[in-house]
Amino acid sequence: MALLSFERKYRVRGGTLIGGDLFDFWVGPFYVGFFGVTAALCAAVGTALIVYGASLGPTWDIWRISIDPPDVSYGLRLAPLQEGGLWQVITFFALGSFVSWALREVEIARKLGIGLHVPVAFSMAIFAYFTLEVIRPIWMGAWGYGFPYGIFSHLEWVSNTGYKYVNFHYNPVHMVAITLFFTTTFALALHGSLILSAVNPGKGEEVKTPEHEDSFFRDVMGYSIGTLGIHRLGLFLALSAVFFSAVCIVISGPIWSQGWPEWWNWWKNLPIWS
Ligand code: 07D
Ligand code: 07D
Ligand code: U10
Repeated sequence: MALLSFERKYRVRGGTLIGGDLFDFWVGPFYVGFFGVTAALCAAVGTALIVYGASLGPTWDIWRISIDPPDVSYGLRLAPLQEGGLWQVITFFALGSFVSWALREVEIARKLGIGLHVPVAFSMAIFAYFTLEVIRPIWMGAWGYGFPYGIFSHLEWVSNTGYKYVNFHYNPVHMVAITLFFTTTFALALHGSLILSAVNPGKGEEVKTPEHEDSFFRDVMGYSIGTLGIHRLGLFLALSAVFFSAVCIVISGPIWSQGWPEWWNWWKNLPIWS
């Protein structure tokens, strides 16, 4: 069935979580739904506030525009708009729009009768963002610990926060997260290349079956995880990478406030060495 005629077939009522039939329609290729409206509204307000913040100065240089969180001295209070209040309101609308987007994915999945894997996966990204901008700042007692909204300025934040703990590479959970990110790209490269090698053959050659794919890895390394398994593994690796990222930053400050290299003293102090 051609994609467009399939779309006509599945574009039926129902599956909505809220709002009943009210927003149950499409605009061009986009499903709207209640959460499409809230996503569009939150994104529009958030973007407008970033542009307004930029208009207050000091630069229109796209790389250097930055909406900063309040000074740490404000603690967890609301700050005046121009002194971090904008950042607080933008954070609120950003979360509103990310969560709306995830719930709109849920409604679309329900309409199609497919699993909720995609919204669950996106929720992990939202969780990482929520950890950086809400959980860790609250745990440390000031919104000022959140990262600023700007292209270069958010990189400054990552670097400065990293050096606050002397050498962030020594954070053991950062190591786990990085290893998982590397493993994710490795798995995707193996999967992408294997699929292309089997189902995109040269002119005149036959498309090969999953048995060929299985056999390739059995011949190479004695084991194949299988055609469904590789997708499960990929999702698991990617979600774990983001989960451990969130953990690595939320323990930096709230739980471990010295340099990360010092954390490794437990190793030197093991009784077996003495
Ligand atoms: C390819 C899907 C498309 C998404 C894109 C991003 C905006 C921002 C807003 C000017 C993979 C759209 C960008 C809407 C414009 C303003 C105010 C996703 C794809 C193309 N970062 N980060 C980038 C965000 C954090 C870090 C690029 C967002 C943490 C480092 C882009 C967030 C830390 C580097 C960007 C966020 C961190 C980047 C490319 C939120 C730890 C780079 C992103 C909401 C996670 C790279 C100049 C990309 C770069 C980069 C966006 C959070 C570290 C601007 C939206 C605080 C070290 N980040 N980032 O392709 O070139 O993602 O920076 O949490 O080197 Mg970042
Ligand atoms: C937060 C993004 C959420 C995005 C959302 C969607 C839109 C819409 C619209 C396109 C989490 C937004 C959508 C805006 C766009 C359209 C239409 C993802 C998020 C909700 N590090 N490090 C990480 C590496 C160093 C430091 C994570 C490597 C140095 C700090 C990852 C290296 C120091 C923090 C990672 C390296 C340092 C991190 C990031 C190498 C600096 C964090 C991935 C090779 C001197 C951050 C939760 C992530 C973190 C983080 C990798 C080096 C500091 C594991 C590979 C030594 C302070 N680093 N790092 O988390 O854990 O994505 O954040 O050197 O805070 Mg690190
Ligand atoms: C995968 C796969 C697979 C496939 C696939 C894919 C994974 C095996 C079968 C998919 C993969 C790809 C296509 C590869 C490329 C993808 C990436 C590299 C990932 C990154 C993607 C991007 C960078 C693209 C991002 C683009 C996006 C998100 C689109 C942007 C869309 C919008 C801005 C519109 C959003 C829609 C909303 C919010 C809902 C509906 C709203 C509207 C239509 C707008 C109008 C609004 C209303 C009518 C509501 C009222 C709104 C109000 C009142 C407020 C309005 C206010 C204003 C000021 C406007 O495994 O299989 O193949 O393909």
